[in-house]
Amino acid sequence: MNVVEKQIVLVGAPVDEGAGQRGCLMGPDAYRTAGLQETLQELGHSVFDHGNLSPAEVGSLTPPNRILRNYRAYVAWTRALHQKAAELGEGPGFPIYLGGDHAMAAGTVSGQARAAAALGRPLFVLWLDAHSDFHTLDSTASGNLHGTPLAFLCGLPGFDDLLGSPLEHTLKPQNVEILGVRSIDDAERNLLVSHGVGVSDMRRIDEEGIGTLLKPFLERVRAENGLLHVSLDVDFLDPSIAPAVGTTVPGGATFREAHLVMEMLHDSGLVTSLDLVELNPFLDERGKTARLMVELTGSLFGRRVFDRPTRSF
Ligand code: 5AB
Ligand code: MN
Ligand code: MN
Ligand code: MN
Repeated sequence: MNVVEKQIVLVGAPVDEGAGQRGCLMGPDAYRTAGLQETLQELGHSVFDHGNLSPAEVGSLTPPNRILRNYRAYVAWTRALHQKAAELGEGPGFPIYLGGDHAMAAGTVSGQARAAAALGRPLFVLWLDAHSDFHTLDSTASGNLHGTPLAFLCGLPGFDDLLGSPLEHTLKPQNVEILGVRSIDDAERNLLVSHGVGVSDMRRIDEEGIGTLLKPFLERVRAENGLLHVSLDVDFLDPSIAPAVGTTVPGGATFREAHLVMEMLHDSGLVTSLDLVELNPFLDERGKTARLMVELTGSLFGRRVFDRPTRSF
């Protein structure tokens, strides 16, 4: 398949408050340093770097649960990113949101969902993650808000401060596929089952192969004329190849599994927006993880090793 040139818009989202450890705020600059823009340009795309967003202050708010950490920052970032993503989602560009911890997806994905609704198309989400991020503000035991965005996006109750209530454009849980998961808290497991979220854990990937699991989801996106947002958490990857994340879990996607997902996504032509989340450059080894995330993004935008020549023998 030929590479179709895209107009890519980079949006830095130095969100640091949702994770248990500091450092994700350096993520956007680590991607820049690792050559994200150059990599995408070499593939024939045009790239505009929007710089980093900074959220407006929100007034006083009472957190609905005392253990929540940095609740006001979560609300502020969600509002700012929602606004930006709703704008970009209706435009011609392909937004890449450079995180930042995964709390940012509450804003980016809800904005993309609003834009999809305005275009009259359903939004599907591929959540590549060791975790399911499906806690409510009530069920979280850590209080770390990067564990909650997917529950918010699927319209679970209790998130009224973020964008009002009820959330206008929610994701259908059946239109979400969590791939690569290997750490789910009990409360999350119950919520995932009762809402019917698509979950493919590492056990299934081991048994069936990651490509076999991804294909039917992509076919469904195509059949329903959907837009596809991909949210790539660094901890989807095995910690041996991607150490720069605060929440490593052993037994993650291998180098080839991760590239294959990106290559298949590219060939599908279905992806319309992307989050790169949870990179904590403070924990990296000489830029290794940042570079891998850039290379994976390259695969999503059409890099291939060998262009399958027509056989002539
Ligand atoms: B990440 C945990 N479930 O709630 C929690 O990295 C981990 O965005 C959340 O996927 C991990 O704190 C959030 C134990
Ligand atoms: Mn996550
Ligand atoms: Mn994770
Ligand atoms: Mn994490």
